[in-house]
Order: sequence, then C-alpha cells, then structure tokens
Amino acid sequence: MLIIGERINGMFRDIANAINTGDPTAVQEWAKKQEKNGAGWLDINTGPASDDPVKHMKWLVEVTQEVSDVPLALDSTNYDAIEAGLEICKQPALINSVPAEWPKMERVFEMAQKYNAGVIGLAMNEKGIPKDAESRVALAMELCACADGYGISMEDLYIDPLLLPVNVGQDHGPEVLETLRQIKTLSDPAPKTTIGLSNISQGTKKRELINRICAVMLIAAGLDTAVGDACDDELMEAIACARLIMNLDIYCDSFVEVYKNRW
Ligand code: THG
Repeated sequence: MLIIGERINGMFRDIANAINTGDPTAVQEWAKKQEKNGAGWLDINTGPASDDPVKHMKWLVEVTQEVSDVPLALDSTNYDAIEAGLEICKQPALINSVPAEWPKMERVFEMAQKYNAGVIGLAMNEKGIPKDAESRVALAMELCACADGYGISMEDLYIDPLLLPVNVGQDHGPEVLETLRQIKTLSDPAPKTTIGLSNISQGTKKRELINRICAVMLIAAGLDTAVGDACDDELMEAIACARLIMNLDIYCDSFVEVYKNRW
C-alpha cells in the first residue's frame, strides 16, 4: 500500500522553523527518510501558521525535489498555493484536497486535468462532515460524478471519508469503516480511497498503537492509501500483514523486507 508520508507539514515545529528561517535541512532530511522507508508520495503542507502559503508551498516543493524523486501530494485549502506547486512538480502530483462543493470542485478538477494530477476528494461540504455513512457516500458520489465530467478517471480520484480524533468523534469510527466498504460498490471501476490516519490519535495516549490498529481495520474495510507516518516501522509492517491477509500482496517468508520499499 502506498503511504503518503505526512511529515513535511508546518504543523510540526521543525518544518515551521525551516519555513521561517529558509533553512531546508529538516525538510530534506524528512524527504529522504520517508522515501527510504517506502513512502509512495510525500505530503507537502505549509501548516496553519504560514502567512504566505503560495511562496512557502513553492519553496517546500523546490527543496523537496532537490533530494527526492517521490511524487508529491500538495496539501492545502489554498488553491493558488496548490497551483503554484503543480507548476513546478517534476512528476504527476496528487491534489490534497477538495470537498464536495462548487465552485471548488470546478477549480480543482480543471487543475487536475491541466497538470495530469490525481485528486483527493473529501466527504464533506459547506455543511461540514456528516456523521452517517450514507451521507458520506452521497458526497463521494457527487465527487465521482463531477470528476467524471472533467475526464478524471476513477484511478486518479481518491475519496477520503475523513477520520476524526477518537477522543472527539468516537461515534464516527464505525461510519468511516462502513463508508469505505460502500465506496467500492459506487462504480466500476470504483474510485480509490485514502485517509488522514494520524488524525485518529490526536490528543490521545498510545498514539502509535491506535494508528497501527486503525490502519489494519481500515484496510480490512477496503482502504487503498493513507496519509501517515511512513517512518513508523511497526505501522508499515502492520500494513504489510493486513494486506497479506486481505490477499492484496503475495506472501513469502521475508515479505516485510521484500515489500518494504515497494508498496
Ligand atoms: N485527510 C487528508 N489530508 C490530510 C488530513 C486528512 N492532511 C493533513 C492531516 N489530515 C494528515 N496529516 C497529519 C499530520 C500530523 C498529524 C496528524 C495528521 C499530527 N500532528 C501532531 C499533533 O497534532 O499532535 C503535531 C504535533 C507534533 O508532534 O509536533 O498528529 O485527514 N486528505
């Protein structure tokens, strides 16, 4: 499974410092470390404190691409920042993300077409994140229909049912699992799925344990990819095990070593 490495995010103090000082060391170290541990994309997010997301997104993309060839997931609610990043990406990128709202979908799907990018579509709209699976699936369907209208294939659309911290929205957990199951029945071919895995454990104890167990349960419900901590070896191993049991990857004695850099 391809993990979208979450670590280049201004939410983390070392990345916020790098952005403020213009010293790329921390960004480039995390880029190399996540690539080495098998990340399939690197999430790039300027963080909540950035006063110039367009400039900072460009800088993060530039310095990351100096040391890594892993494709990037441009993570912002500022679409000018996403477009500035797309203009300089050396490889097809992922746009992270768009809610099921006009005119945001129009802007994002047009950009995706122009830059040959994939899109993460969020199961939310102007009214917020619905609780029940049926409403999340209805929003997923709107995203699929709109993407299709812009010629974006289901291969390039990743639906994110939106995972809330377990200490905030505990009753959302089973709904997210049910949403993942139903998304695979929406169309043939079905869109792909992704999720912000570390959201589940924000503000809790035993964060890594909660993230690992959650990843396994989400994979059993059909999750294809996740924004997560690629540098947590036990998470990566738990994912490999879950994929074996789901018959998604082929078993061999040293499967963890063999597949570590191939998800
Ligand atoms: N869906 C999609 N993209 C996303 C999210 C999502 N991108 C951002 C986020 N959610 C996923 N990435 C993170 C990155 C970090 C953390 C959680 C999710 C995290 N950070 C520490 C915290 O808040 O406790 C930061 C503090 C620190 O350790 O320094 O947990 O849902 N499509």
